[in-house]
Amino acid sequence: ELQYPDRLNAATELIDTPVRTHGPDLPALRTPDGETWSYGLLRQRANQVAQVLTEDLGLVPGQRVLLRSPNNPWTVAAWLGVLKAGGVVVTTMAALRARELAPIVERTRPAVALVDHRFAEDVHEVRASTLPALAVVPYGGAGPDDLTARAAAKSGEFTDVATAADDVALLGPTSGSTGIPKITMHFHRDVLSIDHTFGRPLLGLGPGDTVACSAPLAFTFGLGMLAVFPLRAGACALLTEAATPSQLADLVERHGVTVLATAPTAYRAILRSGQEQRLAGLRAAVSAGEHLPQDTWEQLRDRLGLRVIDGIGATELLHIFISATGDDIRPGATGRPVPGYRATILDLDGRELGPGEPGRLAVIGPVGCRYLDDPRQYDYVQDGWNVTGDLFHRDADGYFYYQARSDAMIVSSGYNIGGPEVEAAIDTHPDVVESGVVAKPDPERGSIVCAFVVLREGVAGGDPKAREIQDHVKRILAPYKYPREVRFCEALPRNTSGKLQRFVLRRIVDD
Ligand code: 3SK
Repeated sequence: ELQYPDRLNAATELIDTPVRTHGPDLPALRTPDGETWSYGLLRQRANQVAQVLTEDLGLVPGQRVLLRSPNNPWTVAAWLGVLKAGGVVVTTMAALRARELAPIVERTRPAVALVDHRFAEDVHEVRASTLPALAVVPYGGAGPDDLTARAAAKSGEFTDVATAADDVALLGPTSGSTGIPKITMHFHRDVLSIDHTFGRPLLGLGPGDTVACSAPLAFTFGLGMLAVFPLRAGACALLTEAATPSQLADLVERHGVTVLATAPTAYRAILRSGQEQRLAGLRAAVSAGEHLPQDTWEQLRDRLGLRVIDGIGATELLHIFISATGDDIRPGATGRPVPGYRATILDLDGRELGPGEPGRLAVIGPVGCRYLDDPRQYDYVQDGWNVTGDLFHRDADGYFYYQARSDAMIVSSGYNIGGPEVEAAIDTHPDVVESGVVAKPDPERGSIVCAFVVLREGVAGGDPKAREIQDHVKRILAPYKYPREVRFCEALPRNTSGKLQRFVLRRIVDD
C-alpha cells in the first residue's frame, strides 16, 4: 500500500525535489522550436506564478484556478504554481468552445483563470455570462498584465503551501455520455500515486529520456505522460502544440524522443504512411485512449521491434490501471492491473464473473472516482468497485481483454465524445428536426462520429447540407467532436416510450 505523509504538496515533489536530487541544470521541458527550460527555470517560474496568484490576485488555499492552453512550458509552470499556492487546478482543453466551458465554470466556480492569450476570448464570454467575479489573466502575449510580465517582476522564492495529502489538487472535467460534464476530483497524493502505479514500474524513465505525447496536458493521460512521470524521474518532456501523426513521427526522429505516448489512431496512421522507421529511436511506446488493435501492435513489433505498452485508464482514476510491459505483454490483451490495482468483471447485478465471461470492467486501487457533487457517482462506484463503462473479459491468468464500450460514449482517435452532446449541437441547426449519433468503426480512428439527421420538410439533404451541419457543429463544439459522417433519414428509430434506439443505428452503420 502507498503511504504518504499527512502534509504533502504534489508540486513540491514534482519540481523542488528533482531540483534537489539532480541539480537545477537538467532539461525539464523542450519545445520543437528549440526552447529549453531547465528544472531550475521551471521551479523559478512555478514559484513566480504562485507569487502572482497569492500576492497580486489574493488567491487563498482551496480556491480554484482554471487553466486553458495548448501544451507549452508556461502551462506546466502555471499548473505547478497553482498547486504550490494551495490552489486547485481546473484543467480545460484549448479546443473547447464557450458553450462547453460554461458548465465547467458554472460548476467549479474558479477565482482565477490563467489562459493562453490566443484562447482568452471564449473565457471572457463565459465570464460575462456566468461568473463576472472571475479574474482572467492571459499569458504568452504582451503587456504588463500578461502572466509572463507579472511573473518576471517576482523574486521566484516561494514556500509551498503545506497542503494535506488528501486536499483536492485537481478538478478534471470529463464529458459524460450525456454531454453534461462530470467533474472528477483528485488529491495531491493521487497525482503522485500514478507514478507509483504506472510511470515508474512500466516506463522506468530516467534523466536520459525525452517523452513526447499527443494528448493535451488538460487530459490526465497527457498530464501523466508530459508532467508527472518525466518530472518525477528527472526526464525531459517535449511539449508540442501540433501533434498530427506525421508531426509526431517527425518529433521523434528530430528531437531524440525516447518514449512516445499517443492513441492507436496515430500509430496506425504512421504505419499506413510508411513512416514507422522514423520511430526507430524509441525505447518505449505507450498507447491509450482507445483499444489498440492486435494487428497494429504486431506490425509495430514486426517492422520496428517495438512492443507497444497498451493501457486503459480513465479520468475518474486519473491514469492507466490496466497495462503490461516487456515479457508480460500478451498480444490481444490490454494487460493486467498495474501495481496497486485489482480488477474484476461484473455482471449487471454486480456479481463477479469467471474467466472468459464478458461483463463490466470494475477496478479498485489507490485512486478512486470522486465526482464533484454529482449523483452519477453512484453509477460509477458500486460496492467499492469503480465500474468503468467498458466491456471486457479476463482469462484464467488474470489478463484483461477489451470488448466494447457499454454506454453512449464514442471513442474516436483517443477522444471520448458523448453522443447526446453532438446530437444537441446538430439539433440547433435551423434545418434539423432531430438527430441520433453513434460510433462507426473506422480503421484509422477506431471509431468516428456518425450522425443520422432528420431534416425539416422540404429541405434537401446531400453533401452541401452535410458539410453545412458539420461546420455548424464545429462552430459550437470542440472540432474533434464533429460528425465525420452525416446520413439523412426520414425518422429515427424510437421505442414505445420515445427513447432513441441507438442499437438500431449501430446495426445500420455496422452493415
Ligand atoms: O482513455 C484512457 O485510456 C486514459 C488513459 C490515461 C488517463 C486517462 C484516460 C481517460
